[in-house]
Amino acid sequence: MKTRITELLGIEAPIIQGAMARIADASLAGAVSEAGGLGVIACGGAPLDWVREQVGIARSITDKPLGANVMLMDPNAGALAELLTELRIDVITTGAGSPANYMQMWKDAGIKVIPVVASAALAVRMERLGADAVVAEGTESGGHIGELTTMAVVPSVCQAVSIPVIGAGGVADGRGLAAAFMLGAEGVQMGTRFLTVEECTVADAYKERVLAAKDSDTIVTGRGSGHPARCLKNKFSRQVRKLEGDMAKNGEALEELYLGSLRRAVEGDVDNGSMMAGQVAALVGERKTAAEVVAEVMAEAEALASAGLAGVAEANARRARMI
Ligand code: TUI
Repeated sequence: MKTRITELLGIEAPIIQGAMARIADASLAGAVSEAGGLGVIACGGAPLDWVREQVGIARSITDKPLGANVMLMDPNAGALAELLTELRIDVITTGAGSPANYMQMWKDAGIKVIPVVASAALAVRMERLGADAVVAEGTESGGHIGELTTMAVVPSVCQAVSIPVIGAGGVADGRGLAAAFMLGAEGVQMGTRFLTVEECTVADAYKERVLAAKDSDTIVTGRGSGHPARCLKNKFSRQVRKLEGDMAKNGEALEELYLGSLRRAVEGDVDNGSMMAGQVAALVGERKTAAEVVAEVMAEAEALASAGLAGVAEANARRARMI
């Protein structure tokens, strides 16, 4: 399948692996790139030495294009931006802010820059700055999120910019990819679907919770503090929500609760960790390899696309009867 995204990035399948802080390392990113998608090493909160090492390991896993993500709220973002330029990473995705300060440096180095945006206004700003593409991310996503749903933000961003758009948030299978294409996207980004693959090094207890999740098992924390993030319901997220009921009184207690919460989750503390995951955790029910996921999503999307609308209705009815 060829789109402006596969052409721009030199990849076979228009599937970008979502950056997941403290989770998406060389093992996962290398496997996704080798499978024909774009693997992305999540650098958010990571020491520079770790990033250098992971880029090296990923390049020993695959010769194909490789991405890295810069989380712009990270105090280390500037140094990281320079390191990734020095390492000549092929693609940089950014999240949780504007990459304006680094755009020229990355463009001069020939790096493809793909900011993640949650609104058309930011997408337009990114296009003006020289972004090669944008990820339009809906509020169904795991982690730090905006307000708009994928169904609304993808077409809205598509009609606001002329650079190619990648749809994200609520995409976990071929149905999601086909739907995102119907909305005007030329690629998709999936995080949660890749969380449970064999090559993902997150603790097994975290994977088990994602595999068992139902559609109403995620919750948004941090709305009060202006940093909303979607994660699985557990003791940690329920406690956060409770304390958020009185921010003035509980500010310090909340800060303490958050401290180290991502690390606890990825190490397998499923009660006290912040287990970020998207609403599509409900659609992730089995363990596969990254290559199996990429192949399955592509095959399903292609079958749906060639079936036409009547064929799609029939396929979905058959699926419903199976469940
Ligand atoms: O960045 C993400 N998702 C993330 S980052 C992350 S790390 C984290 N760790 C602990 C607590 C909270 C987060 C986990 N998940 N997605 C991309 C994304 N970016 N979604 C929304 C945005 C966004 C929001 C506002 C981008 C830009 C923006 O404003 C920029 C501006 O200049 O107005």
